[in-house]
Formats: sequence, structure tokens, C-alpha cells
Amino acid sequence: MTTTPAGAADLRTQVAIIGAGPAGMLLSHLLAAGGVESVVVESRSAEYVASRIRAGILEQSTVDLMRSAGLGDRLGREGHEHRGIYLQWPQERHHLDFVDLTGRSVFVYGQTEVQKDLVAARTAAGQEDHYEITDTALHDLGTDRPSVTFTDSSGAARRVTADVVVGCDGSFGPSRSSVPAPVRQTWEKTYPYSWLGILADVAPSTDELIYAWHPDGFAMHSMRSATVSRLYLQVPNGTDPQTWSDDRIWESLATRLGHGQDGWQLTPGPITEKSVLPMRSNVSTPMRHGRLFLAGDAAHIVPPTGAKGLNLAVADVGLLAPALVDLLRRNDSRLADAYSETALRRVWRCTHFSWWMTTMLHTSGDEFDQQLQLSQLRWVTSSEAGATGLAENYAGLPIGF
Ligand code: FAS
Ligand code: PHB
Repeated sequence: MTTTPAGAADLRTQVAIIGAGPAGMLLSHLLAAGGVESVVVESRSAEYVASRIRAGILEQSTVDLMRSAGLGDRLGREGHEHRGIYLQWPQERHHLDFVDLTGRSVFVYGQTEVQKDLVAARTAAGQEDHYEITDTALHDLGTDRPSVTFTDSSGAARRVTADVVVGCDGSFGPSRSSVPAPVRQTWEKTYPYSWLGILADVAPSTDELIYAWHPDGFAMHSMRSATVSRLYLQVPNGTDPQTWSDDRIWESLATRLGHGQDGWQLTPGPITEKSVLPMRSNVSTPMRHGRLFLAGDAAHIVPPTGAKGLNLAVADVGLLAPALVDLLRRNDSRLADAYSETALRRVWRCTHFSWWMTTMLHTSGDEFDQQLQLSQLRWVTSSEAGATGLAENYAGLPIGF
């Protein structure tokens, strides 16, 4: 079966993928490896999608999957393997060694780099994709000939008819709401704080990530390379990043991360990007309806404290790709029929872990909560059972958990 050549008003393929973020592009790559063709449609430009500063940590399962899919070369050269993280609060800093605790590690390798690798692989494979589309709409999802219509970048009306449609269009795309309301169930929690994130052209002041609890609010020291640091500060919802001067940002980071504690110093540097990320948990079920499947942020959103957003999108696709290959190449629907239930087990595990890390580390001004948070931090950093629980979730459970 071949995809109708580009240029025809109507296209025909096996899987129509909405969204060219990591979920959509990785799915297209894995389907092709299984002999299944796809067309990817995306509302933004390729440059915009590639430039979005988002996740920074790949858990072991993501690294393993990228390597097995032939996407691990640059990751192996430019990614930085981390054994664990530091948990910090005033006068205390403790390292949790995930490798000692669970045998699994994590990699610092930005989502922008993952996206570059995916786009390079799909381009080399001659993948058909349509960027800067508008008017995306899904049709006939309950039949065996679902389709996606859109207006392409030239203004032409197009239709992709497929065997399956996969919504990889994030939390604001049309796919999740294409699951009929009587069938759809949504859980939503909005947190009373946001993250002010910066990129800075300065070498990281730490070898591994520092997650810091402080009465003034949470702070985190992450990184992108040996010369670029990524740091975050808890700020009130609705904060305008431009109201935070560079000096104010570095002073707050120094205070909250423990500058001067046991001789540790936070080295400031030129800030090259500043943005505010609201924090919410959201799960939309089911992740399949008829010939529509959902993967990634289209089905779930987690606060970034657990470094799970991108990794959960990858885990969904790691389950969905073999399910669709079985369905479309072998007419075996067992994995596809089980996809939503299987994927949601991990979605809820990661949703809980992200909520747990977020509520443990972010201050809300409530004195009782602060005592509970400090008690939890002392337990997790002194009990092997507590530390292993965090490590198991952070470094990632095997796909299909
Ligand atoms: P994406 O949102 O990446 O991709 C969806 C794509 O669908 C987008 O390109 C969008 O343009 C497209 N689309 C939407 N509507 C469409 C339509 N109608 N037609 C066609 N295309 C459409 N996760 C972490 O783990 N750590 C972090 O630090 C972190 N920081 C984040 C910061 C921000 C600002 C955001 C928004 C998210 C962050 N995340 C983070 C989560 C993020 O990494 C996501 O989990 C990840 O991008 C999920 O990938 P996708 O499911 O592919 O969704
Ligand atoms: C990042 O480096 O952007 C990052 C790392 C860990 C998180 C969230 C974001 O939990």
C-alpha cells in the first residue's frame, strides 16, 4: 500500500498522525520500521516545533527505545548520563544514586535534541509530512476508513484517508475532544504555582540535578550541556517573566539552592531564555475510541517536577507502534484492544509520581504542609526503601509496566 503522491488533494495512507512533536515523529519512525506507512500533519512550522525549549531528562526506557530504533548515535555522543539527583533543603543536601538503588540511570539530553534526531530520521526516510496546516478535523473515527481534513500551507483543502488516526497533537489539539463526551472522562488538577525557567550560557554549578525545597519556594538546577545551564524557580501563577530581572533570578536561585552551604557556589551567567510554565495534571480517557488512538500530551499532562512528560509520550508510542503493526500487518487486534488500559497504568503511575514530587517540593505557605514536606524529604534521603521508591519512578519503570 502506498501513500498517494504529495500534491493530490486526497491522500491515502495507513496511519494519519496529527502532531509532529516527539510522540508523532517517534510513532512515524517506529511504524515505518514495522512496515507501516504514515502521514504526519502539523499546525506549526518545522522550525518552531524544533525550537521549543521543553524537557531535559530521558529516563532509561526512553534511551533504550531510542537506541533500539536506531536513534541513539548522537545521544550516545552528546547526552550526559547521570547516576541520580540531589535533594536539597536549608543546611542539607543528599544525593540519591539511582544506579546503586535500581541499576537504572537517566540521561541529560534536551527535547530539542530528540526532536532534531527524529526529524533527521524521518526526512532521511522520505516521510510525508505537512507543516503549517490549519482547520484540522477528524472524521469517521467509528468506521474502518477514518480521515483527517485540513487546509495545507498553500491554502488547498486536503483529506488524508487512513486505516487509523493517531492524535499526537498535545493537550490543546482536536484529537482528545474527538472522543465522544459520553465516553470521555477527564481528570484535571491545577497547582497554585508555576515555574519560571531560564536557559543561561554558563557551565552548570553541579554535576547532577539539584531539586531544592526552600521556604521561599522550590528551585531546580538542571543543565543542557557543559556550557549551558537550565534552572527553574517556583513563582506565583500568572507571573510575567519580564518582571523578574536577571539579578533577581540569580539571587533567588542562590538563596533557594543553598549558595555558600558547605562551600558550594552557584555561578551566574548570561540568561538567554526566560519563560513561565504553569503546572497541572490532566488525564483524558480512554486513549482509544474506534480507529482513533491518543498518545503523549494529547491524553495526559503532568507537572514537570518528575521529568515525566516527554518520557510518558515515548512510553505511549513504545506500546502503540507494535500494536498498530500487529493490527495493520497481521490483522491481530489484541495489543490495539489492550492499548488504552495498558498505557493508562503507566500514565497514572507517572501522574502520581509527578504529583508526589511536586507537592513534596513546592511551598504553599501552609506551616503544617511544610513540616510534612521536610519529614518526607528526611525520610526519602535516609531510608533505602524511600530512596528506592523515588529512584524507581524517576529513572523509569520498564515500558509496559
Ligand atoms: P507536543 O505538544 O510536543 O506536540 C504536539 C504537536 O501537535 C505540537 O507540535 C502542536 O503544534 C501540534 N498540534 C496541536 N494542535 C494541532 C492541530 N490542530 N493540527 C495539527 N497539529 C497540531 N516535560 C518534561 O518532562 N520536562 C520539562 O521540563 C517540560 N517542560 C515543558 C515546557 C513547556 C512549555 C511545555 C508546553 C511542556 C513541557 N514538558 C516538559 C512536557 C513536554 O515535554 C511534553 O510532554 C512533550 O512535548 C509531549 O510530546 P507530544 O505528546 O508530542 O506533544
Ligand atoms: C529540564 O532539564 O528541563 C528538567 C529536568 C528535570 C525536570 C524538569 C525539567 O524534572
